Amino acid sequence: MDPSLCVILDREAAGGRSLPEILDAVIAGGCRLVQLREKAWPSGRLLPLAEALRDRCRRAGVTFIVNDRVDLAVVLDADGVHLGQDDLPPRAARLLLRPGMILGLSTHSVGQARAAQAEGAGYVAVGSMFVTRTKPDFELVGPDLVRKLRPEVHVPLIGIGGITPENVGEVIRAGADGVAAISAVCAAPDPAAATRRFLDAIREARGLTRPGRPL
Ligand code: TZP
Ligand code: MG
Repeated sequence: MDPSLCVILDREAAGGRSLPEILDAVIAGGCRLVQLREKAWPSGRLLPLAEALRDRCRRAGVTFIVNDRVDLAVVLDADGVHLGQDDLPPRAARLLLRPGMILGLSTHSVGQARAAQAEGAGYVAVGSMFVTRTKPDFELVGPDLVRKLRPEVHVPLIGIGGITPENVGEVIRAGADGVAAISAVCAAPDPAAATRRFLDAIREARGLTRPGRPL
């Protein structure tokens, strides 16, 4: 799993545009990790959309994660599920997930991130990095929390919340292995171009943090 950029497909953020079309664009832009986040639709309505997204990810070899819904992740044979602090706890989710499925966890403090790692998270998401309008009850922790966690988190650390191609460098330079973005891609006029801009900025920020070549 390449954690550099997780594009989170969210129907609300997409403002009526088709998620399969946005997905095709972000894959064309180079994204290798996708999450489906749907907070309103009931299962029966969501399933056909989720299947279409899963099929596109499979064809492209892109990792496909389902937010919140352990049941759907299993039914879809998704690559994994992403859970927050108020969702099924990891030990409960593991009873339902197939062996090998990725369990990603959202955290907002050092304690939560430590617990997530101890509970076998495949990656730890940390947020919110910046102010975001996508999640009204966000907790602003900033890139400083990534900096604090970096020495002790040995699975991929992914920054989330208010991240754009303009500020992503700050999160990567703080030590994140990657970032997750909703509105900066799903609401962008050109999601493929937004994805490319993210990946270019991530590469550039990594280049700047790489130690100089020894003499
Ligand atoms: N968790 C912390 S902030 C956030 C989530 C799901 C919202 C991120 O959305 P955006 O549009 O990338 O700020
Ligand atoms: Mg959740």
